[in-house]
Formats: sequence, structure tokens, C-alpha cells
Amino acid sequence: FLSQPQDLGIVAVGFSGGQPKPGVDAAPAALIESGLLTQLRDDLGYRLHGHDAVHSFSDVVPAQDPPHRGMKNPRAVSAVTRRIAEQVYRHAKEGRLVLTLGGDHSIAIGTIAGTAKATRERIGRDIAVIWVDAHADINTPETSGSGNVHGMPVSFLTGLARDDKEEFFGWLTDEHRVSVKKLVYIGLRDVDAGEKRILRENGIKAFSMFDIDKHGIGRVMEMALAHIGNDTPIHLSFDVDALDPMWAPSTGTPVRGGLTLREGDFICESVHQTGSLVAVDLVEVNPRLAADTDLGAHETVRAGCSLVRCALGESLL
Ligand code: B3U
Ligand code: MN
Ligand code: MN
Repeated sequence: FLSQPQDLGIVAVGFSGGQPKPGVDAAPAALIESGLLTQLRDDLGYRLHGHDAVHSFSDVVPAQDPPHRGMKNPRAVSAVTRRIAEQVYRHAKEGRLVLTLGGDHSIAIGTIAGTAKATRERIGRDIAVIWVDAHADINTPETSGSGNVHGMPVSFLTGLARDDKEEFFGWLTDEHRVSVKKLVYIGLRDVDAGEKRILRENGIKAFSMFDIDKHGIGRVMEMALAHIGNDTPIHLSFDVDALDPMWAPSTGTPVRGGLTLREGDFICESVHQTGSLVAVDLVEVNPRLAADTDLGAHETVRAGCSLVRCALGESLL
């Protein structure tokens, strides 16, 4: 689907407003400092675009941002994700593969909106989304117990949550949205009761850790890709907390019983192998957390780099 498969648009976003813990904003710099972009250029042969800046979009973050429908920092998250959508859109419209380094998972409102719109305009196709995460991130403002928008991106992207006002994600239109039928989850193990109901009522395809233990990751990827259908453009949104805390301790909400790094890499390799990948997000790396174990942050950053390289074809022979 890419007109220039060797061209890679980079969107590095140091944004943490979708959740309460500072530090996720430092992830893009940590990933880049550890050599990720150099590896993508020199070892994997990508031509990079937009890699010279880490965006904070602080110019669109308001000083006062009281809750709306229970959402915390709603204006900031809405405005920042809108800017991210524009950037991702511009890369994707050129036919570039787009890599976004977050940031918390609220940024996926922008990345997926941008990919969905550009892919429709460029090749007239709807994208599918593979959401790899311990969490479903499909709360509506009303079902959310925390008010953290990083637990809501999928509900806004599928239209299950909507708001009329532009400053509260009202800028999202049908061209930005994805169908619940084209969404697949992998790695779930911490899903709120309200979210389980949403998944059930909408018939959303989800492979939990139980399914991975039962079938093995190889079979789960076959089933996930079969659900999406051959030859469908894929946006991979990878939350590092899908990995077990053994591999990725430096993240805001670690949950035991997760993927091994090898299983995470395998997911990324399998998606790469389809040849249908149009965008990748890596989110929720927080170098400030578990940093006391000292190996902690380093280990998580390394795991994140490995996932990205696998998604971009490192292990292809
Ligand atoms: N489902 C909970 C917790 C959560 C979601 N995403 C993360 N944590 N990382 C919520 O806040 O919506
Ligand atoms: Mn997430
Ligand atoms: Mn998560």
C-alpha cells in the first residue's frame, strides 16, 4: 500500500497528559538516544522524514483545563492529538510508513485518525487496527473510573464515544474513524467491567493472555490476521505494558502475566510479514519509572527498540 516503502515518517511525541504519571514524555528522547533511529536508517535502510524534532505541542496545551464529562486534561489531549493527526496524515498521504514514538496511549487518537484519513484518500481503503496492550483502552468518558484519556482512545476512534465540541475531540469525523469490525486486540489481561460489556456488545475481536496461553502466539497471530482479512492496510498500536513487567517494568500501569519480549517481537514480525503495515505506534514507555532498579528503564527502552525494529522488518531474512 505504500508508494515508497523505504520512506519512514517519524513522529516523536513527548506527551503525558492522557494519564497522571510524569515521565512518559521523556520516552521519545530515550528511545532515540539509545540509537533506534540510527538503526532504522543504517541497518534497515529506511529514509527518515521528520526525525529531527521531538514534539511536545506545548503551544496548544491550555493553562486551565478543567474536566469535561469526567475526562482529565480534555482540551490538552484533544488539541495535541489533533496536531498529531495532521502530522501523521501528511506522512501517510505521501505513501510513507509512519512510526510514532509516544507518549501515553491517548496519542493514538491522533495517529490512527491520521492514518485512517490518509489511507482512505490515497488508496480508497479502510485501515485495520491491531491494538497490543494489557488494557482495552475502550472506556467512554462515562464508563471510565479514572478519567484518564489514555484509557479511552479506542472508544473515540470507533465512534462509541463522541462529543460535539471541537475542543473535546469534536474535530474527529467519519473519515478519521475505524470500524469495530476492523479492530483486533492482543495481550489483554486488565479490562474494566464496562469495557468487557463494550467488547461483548460490539462483537470486538480480542485475544487475551488466556488465548495466547491456550493457542500459542503463532496461532493467535494467524487468527488475528485472518479476522482482519488479507490485503488490508494495518495500523499497529503497541502499548509496551502488553509485555510482562519482567521485560518492561518502566511503564505507568504494569500488569503481571504479560507477553514475553519474544512474543512481542513475534507479533511485530508477523504484522511486518503481511506487507500491509502502514503505521506503528510505540507508547507508554516511562523511563522515570522503575529507574531505581537502574537496569529497569534501560531494559524497557531496549525492549521498545526491539519491538519497533521487528515491526520494521529487522528479522526478515
Ligand atoms: N482501564 C483503566 C486502566 C488503564 C487503562 N490503560 C491503562 N490503564 N494504561 C482506565 O483508567 O481506563
Ligand atoms: Mn494502552
Ligand atoms: Mn496498557
